[in-house]
Amino acid sequence: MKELKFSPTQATEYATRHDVLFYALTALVVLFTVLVGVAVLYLMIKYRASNKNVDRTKRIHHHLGIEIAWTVIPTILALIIFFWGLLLFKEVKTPDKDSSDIYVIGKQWMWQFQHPNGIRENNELHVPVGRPVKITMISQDVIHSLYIPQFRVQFYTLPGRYTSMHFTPNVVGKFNIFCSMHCGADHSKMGGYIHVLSPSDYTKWLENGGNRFSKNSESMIKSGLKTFAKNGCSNCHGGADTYRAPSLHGLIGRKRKMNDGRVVIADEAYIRESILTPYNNVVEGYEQIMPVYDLSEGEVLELVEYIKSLSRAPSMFEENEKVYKNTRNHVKNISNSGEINLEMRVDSGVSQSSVQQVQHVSEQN
Ligand code: HEC
Ligand SMILES: [Cu+2]
Repeated sequence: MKELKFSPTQATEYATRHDVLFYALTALVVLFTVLVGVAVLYLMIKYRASNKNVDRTKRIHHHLGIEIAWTVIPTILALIIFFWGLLLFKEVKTPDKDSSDIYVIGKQWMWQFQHPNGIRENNELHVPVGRPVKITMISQDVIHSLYIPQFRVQFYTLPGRYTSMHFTPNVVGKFNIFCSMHCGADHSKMGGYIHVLSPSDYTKWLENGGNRFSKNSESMIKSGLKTFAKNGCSNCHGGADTYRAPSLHGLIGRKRKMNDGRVVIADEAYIRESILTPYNNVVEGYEQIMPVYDLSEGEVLELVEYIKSLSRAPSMFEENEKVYKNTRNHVKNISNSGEINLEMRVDSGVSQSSVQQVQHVSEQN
C-alpha cells in the first residue's frame, strides 16, 4: 500500500465541488453527534442516582426558546444541504452543449466503449483532458452501473433504455472504471481504466488507430448510414417529409407530436424506441407502416449517431435540398396554372431523389 487515502484523487472540477459538499455534510454530522453526545454524557454523570449534591427541584418541562431553536436551526441546515446537493445534481445531469459523445454498452461482464469516429474499446476508454464528454449508455442484459470514482460520477445502465452522464476530466492520468451494481458471478471483474491524455498524446493515439482491435475503423456515422441503407430505412425516410414517412433530417432535439396527443422531445432514447418499437410512437399525420426491426444495441447506437448527424451536417443532403427546392418551385409554377395537385407532386419527387441520394452516399463508402 503506497498511501492510505481518505478519498480518491479528484480528477474533475466537479469532483472538487462534490467533495466540499461531502465534507460539509460530514462536518455537520460530526458536530451534532459530538454536541448531543457530550450533552448526554455530561447530564448522565451529573444527575446520576448516587450523586446527592445536585438540585433536582427545578425541573424544566417546557422551554419554547430551545424547542424553536432545535427545530428551526437543523431545518435550515438541512435545506441548505438539500439545495446545495440539488445544484450539484443539476450540474452533473446537464451536459455541455459542445461535449463529445461516447457510447457505452454494458454487458456481463465487460464495458464496450464506442467513439463516434468508429474506434471501439473494451474495458478501456481514452479521452483528452479538459474536453467535456457526454456518455450515452445502455445495458445488453441486466442492470449495471458505470462508476468512475476519481470523477465522482456514477449512473445505472439499464436494459432497453438509454441513460447518460457527463464529465470533464481536468487531470492527465489513468483512473478506474467499475461496475457498481452487483450484476452476477463476475461482477467484481467488470471494470477497467479510463486514460485521460494530453491533447498531443490524444492526437497521437487517434492517428495510431486508437486501439489494437482495428486500425482503420469506420466512423459510427458511416456504419450507421450502411445499416440505414441495408435495412431499407431509406426507402421511406428521405431528405424531406413525404406522405409516406417523416424526414429524419434535423430530428434530434425537435418536439414531436404523436397521434395519441403526446408531445415528446426527440432525444437518443426516442430515436431508439422509434426504431425498435415504432408502434409505441406513431408521429401525428402518419400511418403506422414502419416495420419492427430487430437490431443489436451496437447497430442501434450507430443508427442514432447517423440520424443525429443529419442535423449536424446537412451538407450530406445539400444536393438533395437543391432538388427539393427546384421541384417545389417547379411544381408551384405548374400548380399556379391549376394543372396538378401540389402536395402529391412535391412528395413523390423528393422521396425519389432522396432515396437515390442515400444510396449514392452509401455506395461511396
Ligand atoms: C415502410 C416505411 C418505413 C421504413 C422502411 C422505416 N420507417 Fe421509420 N418511420 C416510418 C413512418 C411512417 C414513421 C412515422 C410514423 C411512426 O412514427 O411510426 C417513421 C418514424 C420513424 C422515426 C421517428 C421520426 C419522427 O419524425 O419522429 C425514426 C427515428 C425512424 N422512423 C427511423 C427509422 C429507421 C432507422 C429505419 C430503418 C432501420 C426506418 N425508420 C425504416 C416509415 C418507415
Ligand atoms: Cu455489472
